[in-house]
Amino acid sequence: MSEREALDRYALGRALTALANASAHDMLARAPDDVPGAGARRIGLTGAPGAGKSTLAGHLALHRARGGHRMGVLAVDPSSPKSGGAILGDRIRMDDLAGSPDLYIRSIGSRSTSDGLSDNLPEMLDLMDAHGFDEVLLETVGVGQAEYAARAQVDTLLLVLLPESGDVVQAMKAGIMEMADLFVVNKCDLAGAQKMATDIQRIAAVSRREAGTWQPRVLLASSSKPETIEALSQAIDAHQAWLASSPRQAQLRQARARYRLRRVVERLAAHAIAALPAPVFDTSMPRQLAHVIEALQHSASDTTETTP
Ligand SMILES: Nc1nc2c(ncn2[C@@H]2O[C@H](COP(=O)(O)OP(=O)(O)O)[C@@H](O)[C@H]2O)c(=O)[nH]1
Ligand SMILES: [Mg+2]
Repeated sequence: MSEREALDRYALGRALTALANASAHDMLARAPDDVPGAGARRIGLTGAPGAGKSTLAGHLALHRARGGHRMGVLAVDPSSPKSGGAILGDRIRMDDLAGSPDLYIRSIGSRSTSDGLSDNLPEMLDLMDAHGFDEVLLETVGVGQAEYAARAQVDTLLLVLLPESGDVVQAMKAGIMEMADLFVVNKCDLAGAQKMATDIQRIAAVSRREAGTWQPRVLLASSSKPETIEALSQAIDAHQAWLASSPRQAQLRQARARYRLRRVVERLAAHAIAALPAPVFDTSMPRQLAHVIEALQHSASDTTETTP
């Protein structure tokens, strides 16, 4: 699909729904989408529920859609398996959206996954590439594992924090401070934002990363202050520009492929174990494992025989 074609919202919506419901076996058999060019830039927003991620994603998307960019927002929302964009859509005024034919917003339930991301999210992101998006914002709720999973899926990761919250302590404990490219102290119209930004700056300074790597920035943001959205948007551009000339790009690609493989194998293994006859579990662990491996081999050869 060429970037100049009009966005087919209906086809995209249907395809995303089909992917959300597809099994691991479907994913094995699936031919990769034929994606021209490098695909969309991917920007992740992660943080605690209520941190203002959806609101911020909406404002950023509107801001970045100006100038003719095709912007997608995918919000993985564990609490809304079927909201179909309503939850996120509520966060920006509908008349703001009306003049943006190239802005697409969608919520996705996180279903069975333990890491808080949606099954087949990598394939959904590829689908956005195939529909000619210039950029995709991916919102994930920070539930520990989600940040790690999200890290591999995006080029630029924003950690969204609330002033006067325990978010920073939580993030430090979970090792998330080392993963984020940009720290956003959100709702900076509330008290304590500047102090929190200074604290994060201090933490970032002592845990300086290796020379030649990106030094994370700390920004204040508020939905009621357009200039903060503009500044955040520029910081994203700066990180993207840095990435373009860094070996990190290749590492991210490999990390994505690794994540995708792990997800398919985990789901296939879970299926195989569920399908084993009960007496197998009276045998030794190596024998049980041999059964699972055999089932996995079947899955792999089934698909290599049916796909060209
Ligand atoms: N004071 C203030 N409230 C905000 C701001 N951004 C979002 N909110 C409110 O915070 C609540 C949670 O926002 P939401 O975007 O759904 O957070 P999410 O759970 O992280 O996606 C909503 O009631 C928003 O109206 C902000 O910049 N300042
Ligand atoms: Mg949200």
